[in-house]
Amino acid sequence: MLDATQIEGYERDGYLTVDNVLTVDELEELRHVTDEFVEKSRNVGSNDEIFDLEPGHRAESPSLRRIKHPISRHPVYAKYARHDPILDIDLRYHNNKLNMKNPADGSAVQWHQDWAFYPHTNDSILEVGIALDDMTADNGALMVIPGSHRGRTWDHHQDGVFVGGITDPAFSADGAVSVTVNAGGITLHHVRMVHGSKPNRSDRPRRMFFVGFYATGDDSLEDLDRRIVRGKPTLEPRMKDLPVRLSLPRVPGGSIYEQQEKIRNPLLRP
Ligand SMILES: O=C(O)CCC(=O)C(=O)O
Repeated sequence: MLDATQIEGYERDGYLTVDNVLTVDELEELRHVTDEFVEKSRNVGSNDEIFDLEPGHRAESPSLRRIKHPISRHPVYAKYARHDPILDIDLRYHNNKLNMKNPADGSAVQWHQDWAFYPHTNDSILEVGIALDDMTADNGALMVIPGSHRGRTWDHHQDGVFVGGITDPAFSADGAVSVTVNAGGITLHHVRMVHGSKPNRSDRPRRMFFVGFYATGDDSLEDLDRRIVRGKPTLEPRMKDLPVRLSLPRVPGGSIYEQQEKIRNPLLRP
């Protein structure tokens, strides 16, 4: 699906957008299932293993930050995580979530590198974002610092605890850009890319279904082989000399939102 220019751009900048990956009907299917989850969340009063709630969530006006691990919650999500046009390289899925960003209520995500959450033996890992809505600069678009995936690994600890966001006072977001894409398109960002997003201050939703993939060649255990979505199992780990720091200790069971609430000086404000 990706041509040489797109791959070159991804390697240089660490991110890429591709429009028109899903058809209108496919998009509707994903939106419909997502609306059903929002309905179900009316009965939920605090974060659990499926729902991450916005602080303003109420039964009469449900507001979700995230549906956790959607692939294991509904077959429609599992189908799109393995959608053929998205998979044209050897891949295993690694993680997945649906970040909601509701109109006028969607939380910010502080600057971070996914690498800080799950360092590996190599960085051939990327996150694909399937846009359920148009993602624009004013509805909480993903923001990235192009080229930062080739730079340093930033400190995500505060007082010895992993807080899920960059805490190093030397960090500057100079050069950050908003990533925009139409509903039905996808974004790709590198595991070491510095990224985040502002709250949604618009009157339009910004729902993104994120699926993390890593290249086959990392492990060979049966439970990992089961996650291969294209390509063959292998016993050869892919090793690369990279700066690595474990995301420990961390808040038990806390999502990125709960971890980042502990950051004393959050950098991404409206
Ligand atoms: O939803 C967003 O804008 C950013 C999501 C993200 O980076 C994450 O959940 O790790």
